[in-house]
Amino acid sequence: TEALNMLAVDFGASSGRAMLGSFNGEKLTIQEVHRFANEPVQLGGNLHWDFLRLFHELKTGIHLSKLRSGVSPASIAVDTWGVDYGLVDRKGRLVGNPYHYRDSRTDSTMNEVFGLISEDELYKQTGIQSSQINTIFQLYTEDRIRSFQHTDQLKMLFMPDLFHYYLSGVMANEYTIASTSGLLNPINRNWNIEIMDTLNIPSTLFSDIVAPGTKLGSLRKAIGDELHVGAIPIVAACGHDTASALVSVPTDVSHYAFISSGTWSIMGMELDEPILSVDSRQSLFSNEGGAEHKIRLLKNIMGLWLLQECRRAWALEGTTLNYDELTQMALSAPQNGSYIDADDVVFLPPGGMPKRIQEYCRASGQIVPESRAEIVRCIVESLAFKYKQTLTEMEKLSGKRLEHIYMVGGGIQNRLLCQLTASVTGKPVIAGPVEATAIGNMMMQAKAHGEVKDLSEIRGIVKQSFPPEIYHPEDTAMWEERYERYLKLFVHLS
Ligand code: ADP
Ligand code: LRH
Repeated sequence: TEALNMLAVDFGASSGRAMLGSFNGEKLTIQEVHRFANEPVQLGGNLHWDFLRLFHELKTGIHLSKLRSGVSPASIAVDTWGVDYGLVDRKGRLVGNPYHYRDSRTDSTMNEVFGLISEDELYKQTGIQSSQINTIFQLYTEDRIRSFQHTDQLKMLFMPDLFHYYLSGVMANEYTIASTSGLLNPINRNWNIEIMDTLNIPSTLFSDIVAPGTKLGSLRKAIGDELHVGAIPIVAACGHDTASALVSVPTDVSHYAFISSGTWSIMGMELDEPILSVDSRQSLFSNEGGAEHKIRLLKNIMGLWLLQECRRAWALEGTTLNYDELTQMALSAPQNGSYIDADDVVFLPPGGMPKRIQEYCRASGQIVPESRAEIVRCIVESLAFKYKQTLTEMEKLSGKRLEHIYMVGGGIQNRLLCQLTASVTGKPVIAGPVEATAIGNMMMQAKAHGEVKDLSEIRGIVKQSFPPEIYHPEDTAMWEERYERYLKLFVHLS
């Protein structure tokens, strides 16, 4: 039989990419057809998506996929990071450029919202940890809605929905991306109208929720003509990149820890039902939605953003280093045992990262990492400690022992981080695939085509197609000791 060709377009923070997959019924092979920058633009004091440019890159990806393989793909699906959205008016026009979640307009929003509903109640009602980046807080401050006379003429589309809308003309909110908003009821997995009413967010903004793996429609004729392709089906796969990545975790056990390692490190576990307890809120876990109605109990850890931002800062100073060089530097750096709490919100906005890390070490009474190599070392070790802490919390919350840590995403190319994760946690790390998000996106398309049946079949195919690499713990006693010291470092800061 003929192979099924699918185009997955993944808008990540460190880059966007169009990946072409070919599935022959047993194995998936992938090739990158287009990679492009996805840099937010500071404009008039706010940070925005460069939506028009990115739509252009998406079209370029479609065009190149046909050039590369000689045929139009059998379908296309887009995924992006969570929480961001665009607004579209009654005539389908984009209302302003979408904001980027690292914009500062939500800096004090959470406290305003907690005046209307307590943090505890909000967690019980939504299952999502309060973080200023969440859609719910972005919408609460949304000036574009307030300036519209008839808000029922506006629709909000999460970024993957927005790309799908301009590709197909069909408006829908896909479930996994909607689950990052803080506006769903985690029990019935539908819009939480009560919360919207409490916060004066018009419920008419939202569309029906579609399940991951739904065919939405087909490519608009005008775009097909422009790119010399036909009416390619547009599929809502898992619109949320992390949900997509999780689809392709090559596991056959039901209780395991995962780390989706990209710009963020998203660490969590899969459950059938949400955990909405105070303990879960206090340890900052969210209950997001996954394929096949799974709940993703997870936490956003600041992740390799810290390293990305240092790299950018050093490039601005005139030294451009690639990630291999950065990892190499960290390997040979003196281990002065200085750590940061990688989750502190001071690290959220872009700019001046090396200084902020040094300042953090100074303020917590530690040796200040002076060289670039020491800073990189500090980041990587601090992340590994954060993973260990998160793992311990998850085991406690769920009452399950998690014997394996699956790491996926671009961040697994940082071999030092994978090894340290194994050593610090004392658990084997199973790493791969690197392009987990694009692969999960493709396999959900394959599911929409009826070519695969379920998640466990998909994961078997991924394991066959992209054999993972295993890291075993080393020097565990030494790391145990350092971890104990790390735990005591920031107690007085919080
Ligand atoms: P996202 O989609 O969130 O932008 P990716 O999955 O593309 O993230 O992962 C990006 C991260 O992967 C970068 O921040 C970088 O730290 C890491 N990375 C990429 N290439 C390499 C490499 N060659 N060696 C080590 N780390 C790498
Ligand atoms: C990872 C991610 C994460 C979201 C964040 C905004 O890319 O999607 O799951 O919370 O970006």
